[in-house]
Amino acid sequence: MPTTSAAVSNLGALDAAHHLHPFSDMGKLNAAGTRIIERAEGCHIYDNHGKRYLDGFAGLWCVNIGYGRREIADAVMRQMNELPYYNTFFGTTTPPTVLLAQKIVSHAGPNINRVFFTGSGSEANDTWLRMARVYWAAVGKPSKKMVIARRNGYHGSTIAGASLGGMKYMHEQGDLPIAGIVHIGEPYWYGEGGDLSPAAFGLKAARELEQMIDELGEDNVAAFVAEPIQGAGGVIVPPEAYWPEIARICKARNILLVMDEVICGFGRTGNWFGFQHFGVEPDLAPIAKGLSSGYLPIGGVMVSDRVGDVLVNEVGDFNHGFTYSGHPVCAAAALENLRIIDEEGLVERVRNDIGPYFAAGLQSLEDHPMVGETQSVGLMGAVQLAESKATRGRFEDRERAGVEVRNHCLANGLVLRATADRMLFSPPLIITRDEVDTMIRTTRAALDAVWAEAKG
Ligand code: PXG
Repeated sequence: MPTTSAAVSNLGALDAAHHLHPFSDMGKLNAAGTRIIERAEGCHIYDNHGKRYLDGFAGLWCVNIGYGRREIADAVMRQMNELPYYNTFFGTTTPPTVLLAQKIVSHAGPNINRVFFTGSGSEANDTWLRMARVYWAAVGKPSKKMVIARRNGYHGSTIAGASLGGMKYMHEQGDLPIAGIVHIGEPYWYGEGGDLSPAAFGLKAARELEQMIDELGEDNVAAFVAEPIQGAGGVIVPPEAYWPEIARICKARNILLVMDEVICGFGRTGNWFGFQHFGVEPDLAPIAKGLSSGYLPIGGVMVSDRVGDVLVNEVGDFNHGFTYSGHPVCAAAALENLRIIDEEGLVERVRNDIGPYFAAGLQSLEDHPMVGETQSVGLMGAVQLAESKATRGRFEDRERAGVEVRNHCLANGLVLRATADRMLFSPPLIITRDEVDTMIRTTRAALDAVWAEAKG
């Protein structure tokens, strides 16, 4: 039975009247009208006019197994009928919650054996921040409270998440960041590397962490947090030297390393987790998105034994948790999602087959006059727009360049995201070679059109 725009003809007007969208200028959006997405299958979404789009962005970096998987719907239905809700407070748990925790850590390496569940990635970031401070207090270093994060990092929209994140336009609203959170630069060679080689710049960017620790005093710093590959900030793949140097500094200076796996986790990079791609190990790792492929909201924090053993053996009550921590239906959806990723070998597929194919497609765009560089790991990629590629010259209006390319893609049935002058790709892990070809071809056509307009 149709329940959406087929049945309700004025959904657009109702949306404008009653629905406040995230990260939107509602005045402008109401005037322009929203796109209403009604259904989806595989790697495609369909709007209420029946127009089909290839979803190069997996919803919002999350629909790793693609749309329309009956197995998830069936697992959710079974769990709904069996036990739609129970909490994990007051000494109780539910079967899918336990099994999910075990399944997650089975992919995380020998030193990560526990998970704390949340409803989202933002809550996961709030959670590790409290956990890190509790950890340091428990080991007799209560002054270690501050967190060093990165400019243009993204860690969510709650007060802690937005503070940990390094988005200036978020900090400008609501007096952020909160006290105790400071930011260092991002390893963005194309934009900020100047005359340095990528390798030298990678080391320099990592060593900003050391300088900041010196400035704040090692005894005041609890943790450093970053995404393995910065997502919303532009799919910034750091130079190779970056992460090993960051890990070295955290170890030498005794601060917790927190790697935000909300986007990179669950196969996106061709490994189960982004930290495995870079060969480093976090002490804490927030997760969400691909954990359930977005079918239902669920997140969590993966906890290493270093922190977990202290939490379990020394802290006593950790006074933190959410009504929906470990929600049984969300956990059932996530469990089925991880079973699919496992049994269909999607992580290996990204690493050995479709990831390299996608990388070659992106690289084929590098001959375009408007492309400054491409970067990708697995099925996470970026095309850097350039005004003059020989000098890594940027468009004067960077936002506009990206928006125009994005709009051309949309008009031609491809969803991509633009972060200023970088076009971001994050398709479902099941994307076919044909669909990758379509994505690259449509992007090239958009670049041609926008370049022709700009150089007219
Ligand atoms: N960490 C990272 C690395 C994320 O990408 C969050 C935490 C927060 O998760 P929740 O579930 O609270 O949204 C995210 C979310 C974008 C965009 O425009 C990215 C996210 C969310 C919304 C928009 O790229 N990432």
